Amino acid sequence: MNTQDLDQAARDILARNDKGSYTIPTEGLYPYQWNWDSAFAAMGFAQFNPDRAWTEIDTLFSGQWDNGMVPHILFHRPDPGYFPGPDVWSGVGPIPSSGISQPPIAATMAKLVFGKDPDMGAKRMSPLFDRFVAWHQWFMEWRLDNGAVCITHPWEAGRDNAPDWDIGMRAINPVGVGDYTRRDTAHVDGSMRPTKWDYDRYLWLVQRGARLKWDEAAMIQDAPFRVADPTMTFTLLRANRDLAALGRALGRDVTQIEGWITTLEAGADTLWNPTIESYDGRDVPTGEWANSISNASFLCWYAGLPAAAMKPRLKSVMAGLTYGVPSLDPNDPRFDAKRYWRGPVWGIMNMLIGLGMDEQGMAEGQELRRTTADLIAEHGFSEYFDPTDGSPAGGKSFTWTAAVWLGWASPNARQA
Ligand code: 2M8
Repeated sequence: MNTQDLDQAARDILARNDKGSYTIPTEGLYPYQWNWDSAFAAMGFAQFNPDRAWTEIDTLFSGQWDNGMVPHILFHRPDPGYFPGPDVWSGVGPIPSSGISQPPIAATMAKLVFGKDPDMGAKRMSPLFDRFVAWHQWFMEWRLDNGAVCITHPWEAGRDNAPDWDIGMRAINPVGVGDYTRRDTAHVDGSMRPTKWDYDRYLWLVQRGARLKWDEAAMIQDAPFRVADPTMTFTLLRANRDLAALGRALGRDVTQIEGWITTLEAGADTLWNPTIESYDGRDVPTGEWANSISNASFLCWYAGLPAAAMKPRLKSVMAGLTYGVPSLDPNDPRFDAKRYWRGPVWGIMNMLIGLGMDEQGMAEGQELRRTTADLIAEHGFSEYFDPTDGSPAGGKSFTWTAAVWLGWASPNARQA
């Protein structure tokens, strides 16, 4: 396919996954609205239809809880094809939802959408601004450890089965979780998905949250799982920079957001693991490092940190690979080329890493953009890819891969 055909194929995927006012990640495997998937979808739509892009963000915020949290899944319409559904989660927001959030990239994507049509952007962003602030404030209030942002469930980081959570997950004894039927392995080969050991613990954490009615003050008591996470810390740091910029464009006071940026910059320092010379996940209850060089470690540049010490890490992780950036260092014994967030390459992470590299003046940013374009052009719009040979893995016709193509990887992509 030539570039024009690929652009059209990407637009067709967005159209196919478009449910009117929100977009599903892919038919079958993920039939609902996911938080960060939706933010990428908005960025993709903005390349040809900024109005539809703003609608995507409006719909995401229609699920915002009274405490400011924006859920990681909004269950707009029942669908038996996904587990765990709304009955298991028992979310307490205005529409059926999960009870945790996801990496806050929406402000960053909103800023890109805004740039496509600043007049429309001012009109559409204005009523959303305070909602964004409330969401970011919720992270600052409930998720910090020494300024770094923690997750309370592996699904919150979006990197579901990353080795970053292994210590915290081992500490959970999932008694009483009961019988359940997974649906994901009916859609995708089990070798590309998390294990039953993981799922037992995922569900045990969901059941605990539901029992406590998702009351953050109650949940933080004796919290069984809490990991200070590079994904969350770097994306929120970046999102606050972009939200402050949007606030300034709208004539809002952004002093509070500037304070959060200072806090999170200090928090990012606490994720530096001197032994592996990389940003890393830190288990809060034990203080132990995950010792994991992941693709989230390389979001430091996207967060606006110069992080020169990460450049040699990039070299060592990419050595011998055709396609990067892998979700785990291939030299790590836990590396698994096809298993989800323990090895494969993800287009969305490459886009965020690449934008950060460009902003830090690193030539590797354009190189990553080109190799990601080759990967998609040669292997399709898959959910993720094997970094050793590029073979596609997970769901097909994936919204965020199509969006990343349109907004970043395609030779025709131009961000304002
Ligand atoms: C994956 O996670 C969901 C749970 O949230 C799942 O496996 O059921 C992750 O890759 C996550 O980052 C993503 O947002 C979601 C939908 O694409 O799928």
